[in-house]
Amino acid sequence: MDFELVHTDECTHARAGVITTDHGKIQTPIFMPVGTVASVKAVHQRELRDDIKAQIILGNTYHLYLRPGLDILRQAGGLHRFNGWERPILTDSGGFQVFSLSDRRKLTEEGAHFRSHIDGSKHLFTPENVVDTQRIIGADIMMALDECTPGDADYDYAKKSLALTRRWLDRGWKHFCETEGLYGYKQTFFPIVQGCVYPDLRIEAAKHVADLGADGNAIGGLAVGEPTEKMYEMIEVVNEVLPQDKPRYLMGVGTPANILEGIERGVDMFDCVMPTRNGRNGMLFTRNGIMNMRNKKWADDFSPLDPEGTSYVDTCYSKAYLRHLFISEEILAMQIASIHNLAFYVWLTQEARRQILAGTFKSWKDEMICRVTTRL
Ligand code: PRF
Repeated sequence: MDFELVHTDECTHARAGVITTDHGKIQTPIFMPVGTVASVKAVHQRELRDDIKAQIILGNTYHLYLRPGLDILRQAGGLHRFNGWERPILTDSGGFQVFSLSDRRKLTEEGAHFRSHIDGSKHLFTPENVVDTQRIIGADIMMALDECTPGDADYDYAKKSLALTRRWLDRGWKHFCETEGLYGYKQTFFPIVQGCVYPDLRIEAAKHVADLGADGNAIGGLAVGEPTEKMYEMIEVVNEVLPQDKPRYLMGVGTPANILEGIERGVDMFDCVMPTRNGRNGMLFTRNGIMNMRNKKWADDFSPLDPEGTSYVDTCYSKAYLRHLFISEEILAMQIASIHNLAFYVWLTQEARRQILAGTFKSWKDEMICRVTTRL
């Protein structure tokens, strides 16, 4: 994998770059739609590619390992062949999902022991076997096994947790360096900076991560219950230390405003379930603000969903029609909302890129923050 830093903004830390993988190029900053179980929920690959203009999607090791399982993925020739997505794929390592989904789990030096949320069966993720699993999935970018420290952890807990993440990282990195991909294209491995809301821990973690010299680096453990201002402060602290010439990925963040603030602080890659999950519940994110499509106020509003929107659903369907679909619990409601929201998120990051290149990012961003946080 290669990263070309095309331009850094003069007023902020925002950057425009290009990541090159064996499955194609990614123009950064970029938003990556989440396809947890090998599908971006309610969205076809053709809509993802042609309408949403997704350049890379996410998969989750935890889910794919449990279902369909490694035998099927290996037989398919990897996830790209299995789900028909020919562009880059990034997979999360599973640690975070073990914590959010599994009923019973325990961390030891060895790894993360857990029971499946599907059938209760027992499993162990180690820093090494999640590399092997991500090799079988065939992710272009794989993630290290980490412990996502809760946002309200005390200093002692955060310090111990970070020490474990660090030992796991060294094991995972070593194993990655000693193994090869199965399908003839290159795979890469991103380490993850943890350290909760404590600047000294974050700096120590970022130094350790930077020293590995990976192709790209991730910031984890944010948007997990800490105050938003702390999240922004931690991004600043970490990005001071992470190398300039490698992409930086802020994991699982966030609202449109969080993404703009992240870009301003030098983040290049984002993912979040919000556009799809909140979309399925009737929430639409637009450049003019947030709409709850179940609201009565849209019942007789026949104007397009988003007149300036970039996807065909934005001008094809009216607010009144989408409200009707949500109230009637029609499947199409979830499809339309997911396509709209993902297209908006991808547009937001690509428009940020254009503004960075034009030298107008800061003023554009300040105006966008006001717009995207408005409740319509
Ligand atoms: N670690 C991993 N995946 C993640 C996170 C993390 O800290 C987060 C936190 N926002 C989301 N996804 N491995």
